[in-house]
Amino acid sequence: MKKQFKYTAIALLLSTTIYGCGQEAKKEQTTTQATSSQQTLTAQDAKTFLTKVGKEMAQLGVEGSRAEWIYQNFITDDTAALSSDANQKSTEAAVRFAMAAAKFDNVEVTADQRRKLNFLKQSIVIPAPLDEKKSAELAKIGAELGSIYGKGTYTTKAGKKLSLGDMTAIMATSRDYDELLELWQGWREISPPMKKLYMRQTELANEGARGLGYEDLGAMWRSNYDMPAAEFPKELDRLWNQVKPLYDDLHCYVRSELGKKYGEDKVPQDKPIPAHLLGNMWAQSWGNIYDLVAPENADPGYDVTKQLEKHGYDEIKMVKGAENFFTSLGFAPLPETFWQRSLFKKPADRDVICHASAWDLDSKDDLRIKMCIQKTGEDFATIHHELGHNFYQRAYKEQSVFYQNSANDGFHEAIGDTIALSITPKYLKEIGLIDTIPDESKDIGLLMKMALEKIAFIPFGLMVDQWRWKVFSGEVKPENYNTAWWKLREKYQGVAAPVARSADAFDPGAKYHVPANTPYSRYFLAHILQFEFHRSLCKIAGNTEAINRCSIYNNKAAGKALNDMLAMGSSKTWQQAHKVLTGSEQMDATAILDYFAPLQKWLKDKNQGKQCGF
Ligand code: X8Z
Ligand code: ZN
Repeated sequence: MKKQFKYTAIALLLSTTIYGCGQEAKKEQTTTQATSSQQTLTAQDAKTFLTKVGKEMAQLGVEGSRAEWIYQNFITDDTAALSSDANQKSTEAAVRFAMAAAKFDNVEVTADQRRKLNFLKQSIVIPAPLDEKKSAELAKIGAELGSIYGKGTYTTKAGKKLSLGDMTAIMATSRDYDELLELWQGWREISPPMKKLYMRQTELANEGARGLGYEDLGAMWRSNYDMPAAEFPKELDRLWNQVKPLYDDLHCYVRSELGKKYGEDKVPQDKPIPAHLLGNMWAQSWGNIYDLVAPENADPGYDVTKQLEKHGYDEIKMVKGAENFFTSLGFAPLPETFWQRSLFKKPADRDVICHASAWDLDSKDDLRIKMCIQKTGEDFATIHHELGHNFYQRAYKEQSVFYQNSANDGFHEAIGDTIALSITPKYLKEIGLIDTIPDESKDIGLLMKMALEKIAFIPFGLMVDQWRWKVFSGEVKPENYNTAWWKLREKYQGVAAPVARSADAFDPGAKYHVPANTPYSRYFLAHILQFEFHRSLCKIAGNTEAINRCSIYNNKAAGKALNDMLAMGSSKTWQQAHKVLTGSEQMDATAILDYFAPLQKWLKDKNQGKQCGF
């Protein structure tokens, strides 16, 4: 039922979608009661119920998403209040739908009806308790957390006020240990005030989840993967264990190069890497320190950021470039309104939620992105990521409202990234961004850059929800929020806080998806899936080169195969959608391992004699 009006990272993803104004909400309540008072429900009742809810969901979506769009584009107390009201109403409607759907648990219904009923029961990201005061409080907390993050800035010791975007740019390029440390600490000053709100949000959402029959909110989140909820963490572990040896090799090499750069007193060779030295505010992807670890003799000799600048790419031209990739595959161009209504540049005069997101406001053609684009290779890839959401949204718009979603949430996150894997030298030459294609001897450099982006991300993609699941289940108590976070960062990523954290620190809150309450396992999955999809699409495109050199640009057969999967929406299990493109019903990390095989060999060689591990 997740008619995703946007796909990102906002707290009340689903609930805003099914925004319910008073009348509809009351009507629905009546229906629920009428339905539940019947002794024996039938498949016919399920049909009637689903038709009615489907219509309401479709109607309610637009208004709620408009309120959310306006709030995120103009953060003020008023827009926050409007967004929170809209979220409250839609969450209340979603909870009622979920409860009504549960009445059909023991009714014999068709497989299609069961799937739709299950979506109604499972897919609320942040369920409210059945109590108007509590649901209002929950909605208000969501808006408050979002505003704290969205408005966050840091004023340096030198008196310069910096936005997260400013800091992101400095973290990417500065190699000054102390400057990096100051920004790393400075950004984390925004989050201590979130902690109390987060505690209360957890309490309320857990109560909501329990009301719907789940142990806690984490259990509810884990129930969304077409497999028993208890199997899902095991599946993640299985995939992680496939990738971990490669991560360990990368970690070992990067730590040793950072040791050379900053000194082994600052980067001890037997400990986790200090988190501020990896080119990214959260040490979640490390592509920005490529220059520090670039392989001698195998550097490809170009840098996309510099090439974009050289060729006069502004924000719009970057988005047009990404759109052009999709149209080259046979997808229709984005509508005119996309260009009129999207936000591409950070406004100078107001607070906005800058974290990139893609929106579908009406499930017809009102697609948009909202992103404070920086003219870098990194953001060029993120634009492809966002457009992947938009093209997915459009591909499944003919599905029933219940199925207007990706096969699982990892699929939604994987599509644009899959396309971005085709940004190869050959492609860059074709679109005129570089003049010559580096020969194969430079592949290690290209693979290194990609591994810093993708392999480095994987344990981060895993640990965020490991932390949240423990918080939601109560295993981690508020007094241990921060220490548990860092324990997981060290365990999975081998990355550590560079300085002791104060007792009131709430470092998880400094990562967008925590205050926004967006599940994060989706990004872990996406990093596995995108390499599988890339491998399959390259095969369809008849690629004969090494997989890292394959670009599906202009290939209509690959485009059609991709579209066939996207158009299914969530009408079938993700296993079935996965099979349509890859031929298998199982996720599998061998595609990512194959892709990086030459680099892994190279890393093993370089790491000989080094003390690895953390
Ligand atoms: O949040 C995002 C996208 C929007 S869905 C920009 N990503 C994660 C993040 O930034 O933490 C993409 C990669 C991981
Ligand atoms: Zn995304």
